[in-house]
Amino acid sequence: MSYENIIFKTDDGIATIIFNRPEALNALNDALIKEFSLALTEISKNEEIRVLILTGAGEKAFVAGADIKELSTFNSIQAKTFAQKGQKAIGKLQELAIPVIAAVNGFALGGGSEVALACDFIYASDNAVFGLPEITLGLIPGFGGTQRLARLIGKNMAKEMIFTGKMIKADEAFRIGLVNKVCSDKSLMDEVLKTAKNIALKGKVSLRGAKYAVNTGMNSDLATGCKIEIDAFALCFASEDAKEGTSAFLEKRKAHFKGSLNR
Ligand code: CO8
Repeated sequence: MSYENIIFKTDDGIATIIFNRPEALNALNDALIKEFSLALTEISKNEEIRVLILTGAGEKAFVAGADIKELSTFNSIQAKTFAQKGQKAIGKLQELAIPVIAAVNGFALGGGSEVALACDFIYASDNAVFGLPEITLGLIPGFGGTQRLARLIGKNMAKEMIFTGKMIKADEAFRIGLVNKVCSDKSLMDEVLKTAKNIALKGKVSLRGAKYAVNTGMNSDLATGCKIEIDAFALCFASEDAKEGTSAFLEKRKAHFKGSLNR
């Protein structure tokens, strides 16, 4: 499948999607969202892909939000369809079984922040800027931002960002727990790749179980979350990887995970 608004590549089990409309600071229009959604389906069907990285083309932006030119033409029904399509794609992103890292290399505004929030964690360049400025357009976040930002940084911090539409720099984003790591502009992709490669070496079944337990547990009460963890923990024992990991420790060697289930 060939894409025009994104670049989709895979290398050694690590997939990268680059949002590629640098002339519009990679703003999310209908065509880009469609391609993004198709690429996510491709990834979900490819057992070889172990980690996904998202980033933006050019030097200025990850994604500067939904395409305002396109938004300005919508009536309320079109806006609803657009928000539904966007949320479906972002939901697909969050539901991917593999870990997803956002490499935020500049502006991540509105829908751009919302895409990053649906990733498992965010590394940012020191020139990154985050914000949900929809309020300044007479709108509110429509791609899950009101929900995911509040869950990540807390309700009141999220409300201040959403009510004011203020933009915050990478160091502030790090301070409030929105971002895991801040790197120089030049080293961002190297740092993200280093972490992605480290994760890709781990057992596939245990990685999936860990992601599932954290994500599903976060939407449940603690007791339910712990029960979810028990099942995910037990499932690891159905994989060759659990045998390999424990044997490697006892034999004082490095584990080589293949990601297969016991037969
Ligand atoms: N949409 C379309 N084009 C954009 C966008 C955007 N979001 N952002 C930037 N661009 C374009 C500019 O129009 C400009 O194009 P041109 O050269 O043709 O005039 C080009 O990108 C470069 O941008 P600037 O000249 O503005 O660059 P600056 O460095 O001066 O400023 C900013 C950079 C601060 C990022 C500025 O461009 C900006 O404020 N952009 C808009 C940010 C924003 O408000 N984003 C939120 C959009 S709304 C949203 O995301 C809602 C999501 C939920 C939708 C739900 C469905 C209904």
